Amino acid sequence: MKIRRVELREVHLRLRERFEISSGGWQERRILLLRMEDEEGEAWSECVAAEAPNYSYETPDTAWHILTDYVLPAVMGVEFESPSAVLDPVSWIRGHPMALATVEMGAWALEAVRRRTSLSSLLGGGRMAVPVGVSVGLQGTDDELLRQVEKHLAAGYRKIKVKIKPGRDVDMLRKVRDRFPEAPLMADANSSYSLADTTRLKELDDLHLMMVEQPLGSEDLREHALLQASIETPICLDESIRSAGDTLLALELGSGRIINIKPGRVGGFASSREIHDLCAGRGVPVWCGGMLESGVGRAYNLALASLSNFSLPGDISESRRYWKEDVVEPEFVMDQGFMAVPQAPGIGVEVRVDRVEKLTRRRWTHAM
Ligand code: OSB
Ligand code: MG
Repeated sequence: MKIRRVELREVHLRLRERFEISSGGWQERRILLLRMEDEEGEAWSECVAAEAPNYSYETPDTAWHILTDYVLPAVMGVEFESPSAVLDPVSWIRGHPMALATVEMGAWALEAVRRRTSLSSLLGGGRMAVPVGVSVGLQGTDDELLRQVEKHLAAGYRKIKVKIKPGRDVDMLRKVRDRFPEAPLMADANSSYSLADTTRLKELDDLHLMMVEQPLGSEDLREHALLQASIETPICLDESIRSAGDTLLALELGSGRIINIKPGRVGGFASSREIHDLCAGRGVPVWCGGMLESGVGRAYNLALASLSNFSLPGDISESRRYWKEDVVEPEFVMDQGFMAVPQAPGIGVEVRVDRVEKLTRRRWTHAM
């Protein structure tokens, strides 16, 4: 396989509703879309970096820089055997997993196109549909949160994740639990607590949450282990997990009992599969996280979530939960809490190039 032409674009897409986490919020998304061509076909992929360096240090601008100045010029025209080898020429780059994953995941899609198979099958995923959940941002009032949760439960979502931060946690969640006693609820703190909050976090145990996601800092594996030893609610790690090595360390330390895999955060599909397999071997469930992706990134997440140990519903919501109009056809929809995994070759959905063209703010192309 050899990449002959690439086109990187920045597109702006407005979220239908502002999305707020403990460290900041989103309304206008700046999304990088990459189109790569090899001898046999083309594939689109998405960079999941957030607009501000609040989730990780990467942003669309750092990714643009890393991709156009280093990664894309180095990988073009180089013959490679398998998708995971596409990044070999830039194995010297430190960090920047989301920028790198854009190319690595696109190479998996090119390989799927070449073999006329779905991304899901190429990855070894067996499931045709997967259960999905929804992530609810911090709301202005508890009543608004209750309305949101009610709406998403009625729509059939199999997991409702509620963002929390100090001051908007136990009391708020207790209202949700009292109103919806049986709902599959979890909380995500995005690293906004410290070990000094252990007493507060222990109060979550009464609420029967599926898990609490990333309560402490991304570097705090030791502290997460101490916290997990003090609370019953399973801890799920998100920001802390950048690789299979991190996962092994976290599981050995007892820092958590569930792993959120976002392929962008861990540098791509090869790393995602390693983490999946490692967890499967230890009986640790994983699920696929989200980064408010457009339909392009969503197709990749769904393909990954079709692997067997993605046993909990992912943060993979319907297109219309995010956008008035998505950039792919057909849009992603849910049926009784399940989303169909695209079975057509490659990413399995069509990119609406006319619409992408209208949303494009800058473009960089390179051909051999
Ligand atoms: O922590 O999972 C997170 C969105 C942006 C940054 C971090 C997170 C999220 C979400 C959204 O929770 C999940 C989705 O894409 O629906
Ligand atoms: Mg999270």
